[in-house]
Amino acid sequence: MDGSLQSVSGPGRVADPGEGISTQELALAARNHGLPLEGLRYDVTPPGLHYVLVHYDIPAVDATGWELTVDGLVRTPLALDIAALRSYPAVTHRVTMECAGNGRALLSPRPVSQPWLVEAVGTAEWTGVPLRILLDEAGVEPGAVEAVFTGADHGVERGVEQDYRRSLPLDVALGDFPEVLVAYAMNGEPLPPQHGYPIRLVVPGWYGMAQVKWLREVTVVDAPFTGFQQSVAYRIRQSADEPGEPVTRIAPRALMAPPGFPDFMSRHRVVRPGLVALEGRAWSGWAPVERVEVSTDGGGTWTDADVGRQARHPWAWAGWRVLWTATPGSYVLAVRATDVDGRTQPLEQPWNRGGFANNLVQRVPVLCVSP
Ligand SMILES: Nc1nc2c(c(=O)[nH]1)N[C@H]1C(S)=C(S)[C@@H](COP(=O)(O)O)O[C@H]1N2
Ligand SMILES: [Mo]
Repeated sequence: MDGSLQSVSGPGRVADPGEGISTQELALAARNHGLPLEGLRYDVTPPGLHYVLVHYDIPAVDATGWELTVDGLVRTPLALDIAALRSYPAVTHRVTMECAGNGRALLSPRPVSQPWLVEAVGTAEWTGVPLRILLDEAGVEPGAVEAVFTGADHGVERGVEQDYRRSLPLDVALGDFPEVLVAYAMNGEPLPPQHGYPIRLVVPGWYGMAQVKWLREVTVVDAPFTGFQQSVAYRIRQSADEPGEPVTRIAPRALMAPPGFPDFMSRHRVVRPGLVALEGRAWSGWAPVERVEVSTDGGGTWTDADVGRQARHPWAWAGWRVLWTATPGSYVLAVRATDVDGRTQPLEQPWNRGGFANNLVQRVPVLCVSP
């Protein structure tokens, strides 16, 4: 330790071949939990089962005196307390949220960060004020290109001290489909501390990093924001020295609710011979999911599952289901989603340095045995 922040906050890195999960990664995994996959059985994820990702600390917040400011390139800056936000007509959207790093720990080589397997997802009913209503009231001035969102949490990341901060292009911030919300309720209750109490941004269809929690400031700016979480983190790049492409909307993914029952340690699934209902959820932040296919031979052959309609909740996952006649033996089940624009999931890993936006097909080993 030389007394600099860099001595406690190293650069991004990729694990060496064969390097196991470190204590640091385990510490992150213990703080940031995923959706237990049996939770895929609920349309709306019950409180406490929704995944959580927090870069720094969950701020201890007293909502009394909390103010959201809307400033920068606007005619009339706003300062709104929670009561003022609640006085606007409330809008609720059911939204499936997924961390951009979901699936990262399954990649080879492994980007060293929060080591998600596939469970960094959840669906909630978010209630709040459409951001476009607040921006219209403030009056966005000509020349504005983005809105920057600042959270109340503070930390250091790869040597850079910062408040958590992200931006959206103005057309997304002002959009009505998807409609961005300044949300003060989750599943009809005040936000839990870990999900952004008292308010957070919700950007339907976008990966989690855009959905700034503990939101305290919206700043309208005349040039693209180049802060750490925008231009250093959350870029899709093969090597550290290229600028890369920004991470935006959620790529299609299907997951299976674990069939049968698990072994405690290996989590290997065990089913009985006979009809087994295979079911789960599928989503895409780009377009509705049109097709879900299931394989019981590791991706050799595929069968179409029945897919539920998303008409009422276009930004939430769709349910899917198919019946499988299991006979004694070992299997690898797999599931693959395709959206109406033809975006689908790869069978080979789509690798990038941050492990972002990868949507490799899920594989679930299953043993079928008689009692
Ligand atoms: N202020 C702030 N907002 C944040 C984060 C954060 O660390 N600080 N993490 C982001 C990331 S990476 C994700 S995936 C989502 C997770 O939201 P959740 O914990 O409510 O599921 O919040 C996003 N918003
Ligand atoms: Mo995330």
